Amino acid sequence: MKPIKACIFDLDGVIVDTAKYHFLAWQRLAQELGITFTEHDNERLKGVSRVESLKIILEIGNKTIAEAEFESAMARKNGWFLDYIHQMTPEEVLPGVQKFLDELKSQNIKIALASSSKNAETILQQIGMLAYFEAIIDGNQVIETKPNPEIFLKAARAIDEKPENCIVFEDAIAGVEAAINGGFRVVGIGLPEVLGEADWVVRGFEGFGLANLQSILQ
Ligand code: B16
Ligand code: MG
Repeated sequence: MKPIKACIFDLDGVIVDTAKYHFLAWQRLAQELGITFTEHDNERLKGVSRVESLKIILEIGNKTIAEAEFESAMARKNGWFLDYIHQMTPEEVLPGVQKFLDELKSQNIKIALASSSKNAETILQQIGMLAYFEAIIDGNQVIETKPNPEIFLKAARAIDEKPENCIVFEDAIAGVEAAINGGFRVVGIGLPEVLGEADWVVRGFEGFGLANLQSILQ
């Protein structure tokens, strides 16, 4: 069995559920644009960048807008999203996450973040989790969006580990694909029927520890 030297975490849907705030902010923008945008549609935005998200919403509404309007629409959505983020508290960290990260730290397993969000540091700060991560690669540091593996490869490089020695934790289909494309082993967080491509899928971190990870790796 290859060693586990590092764990790389996605943020939204893995550490914390910011998808609900993204949804409320995108829905408000969609309403302004006269587009019906449902929670079901929101699934397509998980793990993809802000630019890609707006492109998907415009595609759903069968609409095109000028470049300047595109930029201002993204800025408005982000302003509303940040209003929600600034209300977040450490209680919103998903169950079992902190315990699992503490266990990794106690075993000297490196911890990194690979999130498509340009607001990742603000969110980690808000929920009191910033200090756990040895490296943070976010949407400000990549050109390509998931499923391109760039973000995970950069995270592995930042902590000086080979992809094969890292485990990625991801909740989005695009993110699972990105990890596989980069040569990582990947644990899907969510439902097996959605994340079937992952090497293993678990519901979340409640009751999940290093022993579980080692046993599924065998
Ligand atoms: P922002 P993750 C992603 O975070 C979200 O899942 C995705 O829905 C969002 O569009 C993206 O961040 C960009 O976020 O607008 O804050 O830059 O899952 O990669 O942690
Ligand atoms: Mg995610």
